[in-house]
Amino acid sequence: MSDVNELKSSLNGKGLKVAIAVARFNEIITDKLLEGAVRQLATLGVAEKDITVAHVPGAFELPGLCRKFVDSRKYDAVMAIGAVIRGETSHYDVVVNASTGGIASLAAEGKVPVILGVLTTDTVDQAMNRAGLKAGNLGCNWASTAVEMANLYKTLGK
Ligand code: INI
Repeated sequence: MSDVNELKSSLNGKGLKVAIAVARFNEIITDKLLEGAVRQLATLGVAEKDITVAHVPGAFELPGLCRKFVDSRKYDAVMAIGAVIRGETSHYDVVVNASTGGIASLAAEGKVPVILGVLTTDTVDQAMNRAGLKAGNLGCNWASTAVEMANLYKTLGK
């Protein structure tokens, strides 16, 4: 094992540019997730001027905007933040599948790390808990993932 060529990443966000697409639907939750993400990016050293945020109406619109961010080649990582809650909609499955499937396809292209920050829960309470009310704020975890993946991709060159 000692001779393997391991690519090392880091959680140092200095100099990284991060774009965040965030859904307005269920904004009581997505606002908190966004707050957590921005706070964590700053903690890891990403400069505020290097964080770009754009809102879209709902989670369904996230993959399209993320694609624009990726294609612009301006960012080292792209994050998609949304909250789809089963109790609130009958077309939950349609929105979840379109949103997460679109984000996953984009991420798998491997051009830029694309982080899946879409909460899918049965109730508003569950979503609130994951946005920092009880447990931690998942926005922070997603921000750390964005920085780790951006630095890992950098080790392979652009
Ligand atoms: N969008 C969400 O982000 N979360 C939801 O829970 C949700 N529900 O409940 O329907 C939702 N719907 C809107 C959807 O994302 C699109 O904005 C809409 O269909 C227009 O394309």
